[in-house]
Amino acid sequence: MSRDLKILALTGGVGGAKLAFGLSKLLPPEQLAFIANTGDDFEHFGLTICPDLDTLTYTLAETANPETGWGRQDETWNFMAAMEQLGGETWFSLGDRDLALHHQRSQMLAEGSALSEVTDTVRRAFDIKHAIWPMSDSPVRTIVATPEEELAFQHYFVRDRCKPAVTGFRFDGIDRAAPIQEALNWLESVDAIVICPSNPFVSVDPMLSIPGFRDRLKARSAPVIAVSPIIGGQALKGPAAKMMKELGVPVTSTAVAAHYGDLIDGFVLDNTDAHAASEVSCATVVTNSVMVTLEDRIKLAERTLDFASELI
Ligand code: FO1
Repeated sequence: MSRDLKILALTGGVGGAKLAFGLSKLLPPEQLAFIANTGDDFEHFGLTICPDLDTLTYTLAETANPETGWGRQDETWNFMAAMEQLGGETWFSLGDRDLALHHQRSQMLAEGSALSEVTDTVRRAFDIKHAIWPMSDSPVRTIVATPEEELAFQHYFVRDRCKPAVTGFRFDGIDRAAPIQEALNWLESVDAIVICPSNPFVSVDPMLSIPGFRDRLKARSAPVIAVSPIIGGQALKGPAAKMMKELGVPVTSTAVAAHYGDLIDGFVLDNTDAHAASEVSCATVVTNSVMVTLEDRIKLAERTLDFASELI
């Protein structure tokens, strides 16, 4: 029974958080926990900002901005308006209430708390029952290589609106990074691992690049199932399709499956890509993976869990 499974889900970005939300509606906290990408994290206005942890937190707490998918709903922007008046940096939008979270996190980090402790405190404050772990307590920063220069991830993503062509990525600090021990303990008893429909290059690869982590996932007999973020040759949100084109990779869900290679045992494709299922070298399931409504998120989560139980 798919509702009896114990799951570890890896997520980053808005698309990943949507499936995470669906999973959280189906499985209790004893059976579901999350690891989130921290390669997108950066320091801004002296604060440590962790966009993927925050997007996951706000989404699970049903307090995310429904238009953007990031930040909080019913936000006010007095801080940004005041910044503009002062001639400060305004390329990264921090809402007033969102700002409180970054401030609190930064203060706790400065006082010596680990990022995983801060994340746990925050998710409790939002009354989220499922565990959320950052991929590591030590800082990892995704650097985007372009023909002209290397860019810090948020400079590429938000400030430059993903306009520069990408030639590659590196994850600064990855050699010193280790997974959170609690997450590794959880991994030891899971029935399946779900890779949410997040950007494979900048949301999932940082997590898989933590020394030893990919091997730990593979070493488990539990199936690893990835959900394609590419649908009909496009990414519903974000630059994944543009990146694939620039990297010379076909913009197909098949190429996403190939990117994960022998790590995955199952791959979830959208109905639009049904024809491509036979090109994927692991088990596949074809379903609607476009998550417009909350019900879509739950349905995709349900289908993913059913698929997982078929693979066990
Ligand atoms: N994304 C934007 O496109 N523009 C922003 O101004 C912006 C602000 C922001 C503030 C807090 C936060 O947690 C996320 C924010 N994001 C913003 C989203 C975020 O930078 C990206 O979606 C992720 O890093 C990609 O996964």
